[in-house]
Formats: sequence, C-alpha cells, structure tokens
Amino acid sequence: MNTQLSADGLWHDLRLLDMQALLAGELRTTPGVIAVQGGRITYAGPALALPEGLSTSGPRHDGGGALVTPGLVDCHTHLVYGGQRAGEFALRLAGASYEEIARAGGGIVSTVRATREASEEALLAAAAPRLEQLLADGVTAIEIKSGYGLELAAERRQLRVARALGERHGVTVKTSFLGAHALPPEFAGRADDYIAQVCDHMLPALADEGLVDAVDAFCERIGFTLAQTERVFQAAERLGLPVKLHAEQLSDMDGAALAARYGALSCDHVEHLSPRGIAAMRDAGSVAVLLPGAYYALRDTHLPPVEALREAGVPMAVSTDHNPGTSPALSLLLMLNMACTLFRLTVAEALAGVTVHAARALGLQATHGRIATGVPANFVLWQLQEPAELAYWFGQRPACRVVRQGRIVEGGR
Ligand code: DI6
Ligand code: FE
Repeated sequence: MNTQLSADGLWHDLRLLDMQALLAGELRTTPGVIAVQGGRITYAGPALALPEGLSTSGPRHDGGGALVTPGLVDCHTHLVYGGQRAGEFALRLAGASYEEIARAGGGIVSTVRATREASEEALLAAAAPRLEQLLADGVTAIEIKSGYGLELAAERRQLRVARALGERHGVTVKTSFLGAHALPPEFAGRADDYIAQVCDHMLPALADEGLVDAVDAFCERIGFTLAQTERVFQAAERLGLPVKLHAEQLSDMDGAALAARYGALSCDHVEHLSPRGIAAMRDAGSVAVLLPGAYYALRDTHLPPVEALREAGVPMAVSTDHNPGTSPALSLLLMLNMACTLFRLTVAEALAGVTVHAARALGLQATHGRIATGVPANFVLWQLQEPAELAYWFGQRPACRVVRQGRIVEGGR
C-alpha cells in the first residue's frame, strides 16, 4: 500500500454516482461532497445541505470534479493458490475441454498439488500482487475462497492467508470455505467419505478458528452431487454459517433451488440455470453472481439467463472469479465491460453488480457497495467524464484515488 493517510475531513468538488437512479436503470451523477469522521461517512450529498458542524471541522480534500462511486466489491474469487495453469490454456486451445482436462487429473486437482506444496508465506507472496491488481481497479471489499487445499492443513493455510491479506492491505475480506470443490486424489472413488471429512472435521475446525465467513460448494458433474452438496449445507447450518453455491456452470444440476432452500447468499455462474432455479432464488432473495471471465476463458457459448433473471427481479452481481484455471482475470472493470458486451447487461446493471448487489452477495449490504451516512468510508474517485466510461474502456486503470476503510490510497493500491 502506498500511503496510510486518514480520509477524515471534507471531500469537495465531487460528482457522486446517484445509486438510487442506478437501481432504476439510469446513469446519473450529482454534484456533492462527502464528510468522513473516524473512518466513517457522516454526510454525502449536496454541499448546500451539509450540516454546519461538518463543514468546518477537519482537513479538506479537493476532488477536482472527479466521478465518485462506492468502493467496488469483488464477491467471488479464488485468489490464494500455488502455481498457475497456462499449460491447460494451451490444451484447451488445442481442443481439449475443461471437463476432459479435469477428468484426466488436471484442472482443479493440479492447483491442489501446487497449493499443498506451498507454505503460508509462499501463498501470501503469490497472492499479494494479484490482490494489488484488483485493488488498483477500485476494489475495497473482496471474497476469497479456499478449495485448493482439500485437506485440513492446506485449507487452513489458504484461509489464514486470506485473512492476512485483508489486514496487510487494509481491505475488507470475506472468506468462503470451499472444501467441497473437487475430490482430492487420496479419496478417489470415495466422494461420500470425503464429504464426511469436510462436514465433520474440516469445516467445524476451521469455523472454530474464526476462518470461515460462508460455506461454498461446487455442485457439478465434475464436482459434487446435489445430495453431497446438501450435506455440506446442513453442516454449515449447524454452525450458523451462510451458504453460497457454484451452481449450474456446466450443466443444470438443480443446485440453485437447493441453495435457495438454505437461504443462500448467492448462486454463482448460473449459465444453465432453469426457470425453477430462478423462481427459487427470487423467493429466497439470493443474488445471481455472473462471471463473464470464466465464460470468456472457457470459450463458453451458453449464456446465463439474464433476461429471465431481470424479469424475475433477481439481483445480479458481477465478479472476476479470479482463479488459475478458468478465469485468470485481475480487473473487475474488465468484467464490467464483459458483463455488458458478452451478457448484455446494461451499464447501470453492471455497475450495480459490482457495488450494491455484490455487497449483498457477501452479506455486506449494510456497510458496503453504497455511499451513505454511517457506513465505513469506502469510495473511489475516477478520472472520467461519465459513469458509462467505467464499462466502456478496457485495460485502463482510471481510479485516481481510493478511500478504503477510511484511508486514502493513491492509484488504488
Ligand atoms: N468454478 C470455477 O470457476 C472455479 N472453481 C469452480 O468450481 C474454477 C477452478 C479451477 O479450474 O481451478
Ligand atoms: Fe469460482
């Protein structure tokens, strides 16, 4: 991180993204100011309505007319792992499918081998520069999953590194335990035994250590069955932990409907989501997390049912799904662009998808993804004329100043 300057004081000459209008599908900004005290926002709105006490106290920060949005939220990542899988990228280009590679002992399991071999220090050293890339795009809260250890000690290392990243970089980190990501080789042919291990040993131990904020699973032909997924959810429920699911990415397993029954925070990927799954998610208030990076990198052609989700009023979030296999993406703004170009989200929908809805997918809706009185100061000043530019440019890093957890960070990192 470049600086540790407090953001307390009055931020003036800003153009605030109107989040109310955004949720109604409109891109609008209003001139305004933000007051910060003790790392929290005490006022955001027109300068004329600023309560008197706030206008005189503390330092002044000149926004220079910058566009201001809430800090972005990357609500689905697998940021901590060993190695990389460029070789598989080449295999896929030569015609092998993701599922074929996985069944041949590559895929997730190859990253498991590299992660198990890595020390906590090595995992941290590998993940930190990746996190810095995401932060440079204005990310102020991020979810990080385990799932490349698939044994207690290695899963613990991943989650401890996720927590350490949050502390070192001053960024809100939510962890998800993804022990049910793939079957580790030592359990070949004994998936039910592995799930018992996940539910009865790994999850309770890691939750007891305070390392688990939510529980995730990979319900898929190359992952775990619906029945096995439900056992994981039951274990989460026993511990009072919220659930989420990698659902219907490669096929329709009816996972979303199951997750919704357990009040899932989100169902993620959802390319093959059925009308039944959509209805269940709507009723449960689960967020659909769209992951265009994985869709793109796998050269998928089966689009998620965006129009049906929109019609049903299911909130849609957008995230990087950063992982070494299917989405080596390190820019949430690029995902914003792809959500529009590939999935046909409107810019307003995509922007809501990396702010309010992404925060909700992490259970952070009260504190993140918006700029309001009382919430921790997380907002981004962008060197841009209009909000649509956030989705329009790609490969640019237009965040000029980020306020993250009440601290000013130049250039985002
Ligand atoms: N879905 C994903 O997008 C990642 N995991 C999952 O269940 C991919 C993980 C990998 O290929 O390493
Ligand atoms: Fe994922």
